[in-house]
Amino acid sequence: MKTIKSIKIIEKGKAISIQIKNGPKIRFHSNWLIDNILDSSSRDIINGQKLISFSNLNKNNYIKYAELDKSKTNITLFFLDRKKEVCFPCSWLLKNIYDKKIINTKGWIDTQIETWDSKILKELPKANFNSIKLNNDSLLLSLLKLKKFGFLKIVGGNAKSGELLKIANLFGYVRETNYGKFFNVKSEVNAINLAYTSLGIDLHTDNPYRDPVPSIQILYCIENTAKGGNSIVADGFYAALLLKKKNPKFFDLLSKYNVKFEFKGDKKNYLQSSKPLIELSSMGEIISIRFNDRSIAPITDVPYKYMEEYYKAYRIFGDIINSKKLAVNFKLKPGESFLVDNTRVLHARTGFSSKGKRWLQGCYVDKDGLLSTISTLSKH
Ligand code: NM2
Ligand code: OGA
Ligand code: ZN
Repeated sequence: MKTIKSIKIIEKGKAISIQIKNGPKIRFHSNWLIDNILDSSSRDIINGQKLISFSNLNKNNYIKYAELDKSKTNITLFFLDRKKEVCFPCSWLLKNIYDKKIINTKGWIDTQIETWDSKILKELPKANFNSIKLNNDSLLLSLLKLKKFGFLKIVGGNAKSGELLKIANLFGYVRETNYGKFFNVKSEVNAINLAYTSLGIDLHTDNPYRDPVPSIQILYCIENTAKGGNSIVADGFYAALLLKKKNPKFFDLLSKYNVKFEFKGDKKNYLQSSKPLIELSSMGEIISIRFNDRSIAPITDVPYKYMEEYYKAYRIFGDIINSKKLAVNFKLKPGESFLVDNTRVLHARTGFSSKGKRWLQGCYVDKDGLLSTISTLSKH
């Protein structure tokens, strides 16, 4: 565990420098410290929300003195304009360090994420419905798997309509869409979406024509006696990293230019959204994958000069996604389901026969709820 050895005022009181024991020196600005005061002068004691406003900042927030207590657990600072002492726990400062190297390359993924392919994932990340329903530790472990791999299979549920909502309610809130609070995935006549036929559906992310895109999808099996109808999943972040390694120019093309996706399968809806197939944050982090060749619209945002190359890149990315190396294939049984992070993991199904029956239900859940539940169950 990191501890603080000593503290010093620098930049004439505009900052402090902290010496970490057997580690580097870490700096904090006085303005930043004032903005983050933890006591009741700056934060509501009930809800912890900040009472301090931006107008308190950028004045002459000089630090007059800074002291580390004997037990090295707290730091006391005296701000000239506040004319009072303010205390920060060392552990809090160490948790909130910003004086560090910033990654400024394009195309990296968060350290809490683990990429996988069919070999790496020797066993599917799995949970039992009853144990996650009844036991918070087991729920937390399973949600952490979903966060890390973007995939979780859940077994042991009832093969009944609407049961998928019980899974959603364990960690978040259902996102209702034009497909309903939840939807039936069955073969129908005059299907408004190819998902509602018995055709195979290639690896894809759902609803890239929607903004914001649904972030978690649950697909829940009620009946599956048809021949075929297997499920396939593949890690889109891993595919993006492989593309970058294979051809960085292709990676740049797919992350730089928007493509439009659209859905107008029925009279009431005409959804459109333009985003790159590989979306990066302003810091260069890979934050989402959109891939759905059934709903991609004419590509008009790639300059003529690059279109030929763009199509090559699109094709290679698709080949990587669909390669045997990446795809994991399994068949859901009644009462079983899987959850995917739809901003990362692609899913597919193989075609199925008209003999026997296949009935799945699906719904979308917002990922912020998942992350919030993980945080509250982890007790911070
Ligand atoms: N359904 C199953 O994004 C898509 O169009 C895939 C979505 C219709 C809700 C299918
Ligand atoms: C979907 C979908 C797969 C399946 O509903 O979005 O991709 O297994 N369905 O039917
Ligand atoms: Zn789908």
